Amino acid sequence: MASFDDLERLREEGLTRVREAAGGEALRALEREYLEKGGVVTSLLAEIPKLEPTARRDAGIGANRLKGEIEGALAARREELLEAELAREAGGAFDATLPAAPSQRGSLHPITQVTREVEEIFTAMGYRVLDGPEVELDFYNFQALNIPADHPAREHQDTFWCDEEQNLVLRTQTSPVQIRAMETLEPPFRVIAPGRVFRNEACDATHEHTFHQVEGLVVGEDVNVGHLIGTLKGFLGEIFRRETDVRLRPGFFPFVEPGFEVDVRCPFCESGCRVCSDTTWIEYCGCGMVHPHVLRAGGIDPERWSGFAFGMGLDRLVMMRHRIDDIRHFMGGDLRFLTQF
Ligand code: FA5
Repeated sequence: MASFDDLERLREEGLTRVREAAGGEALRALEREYLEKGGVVTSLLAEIPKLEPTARRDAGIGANRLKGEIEGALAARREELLEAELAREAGGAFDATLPAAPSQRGSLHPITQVTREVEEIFTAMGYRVLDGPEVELDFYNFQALNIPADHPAREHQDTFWCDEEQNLVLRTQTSPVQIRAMETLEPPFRVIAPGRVFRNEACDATHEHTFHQVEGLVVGEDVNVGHLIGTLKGFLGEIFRRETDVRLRPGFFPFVEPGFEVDVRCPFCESGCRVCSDTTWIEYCGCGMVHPHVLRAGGIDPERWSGFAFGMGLDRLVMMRHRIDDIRHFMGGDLRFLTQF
């Protein structure tokens, strides 16, 4: 153990070691060795009360000076190392007048950007924007939409089950928000509900397991198919900012009658390609007049009220707008793709 006769040697040795310390970790180790509990200086200080009273004063002065000098040397060496580090980062001498390195700005995901545009277009037409849970009850995702258990329509939307006993699914469509809207709003009303949906299906250029839809629902007196077609055409004109080649064909969805599918002309080809499966059309939206069973399940009297509903794929909309030929880019997380938006 160090003694008070050794103070000068301890001082020389301690200060040299601190001055020569190569980095933060070495400095921390020296701090422990000299200044912390059980360390060289701390043990000396603890010895002072045990000394002869006449020796205590000089021993105290010596040990405290040593403590102060080691502390000062540690702080000075830390500063020196930090400055050397900054100079190294600046590629030599540190120049405080240089402008800061530019920070990288993020941007909104293209799906988020288009969702916001869609919301703007529909709110300008008097629609409210609703939200719904992504983990949904079988009742809202299927049963109330006129798709009872064992209905073959369930096979079209391969479902991720969360908990079969509690009848919880990852919603396969945004249509359950229709029922939630009917339960809470008094007709007449117009709503849209954008959001993420999930299907356990094979992925390809136009199919993802996690994608985005916007649901639309209008309930009022004397709402008819003409209103539905006019609304969709008006919306597509706004979003594509030009006249768009669109076709309507019969489509089956248990929650609408009659039901339709809306296709948009493939922007990638003239005569067929892998994106449109060689048809020149891209299936874009399901829609129709709300089935009376569904109005009833939502607590609305079908004798008095009628309505139309639509559910469109947002990812495919962004693909067509920006001529993106593979839907898997959206969830791929590749910054070279994302920074283009
Ligand atoms: C439905 O999901 C219905 N809920 C739509 C609907 C709503 C019909 C209201 C009637 C009334 P469908 O499975 O066809 O329908 O999907 C709707 C749209 O979502 C499709 O037209 C397509 O644009 C998009 N879509 C469907 N599956 C995928 C997928 N795996 N990946 C990306 N987009 C998809």
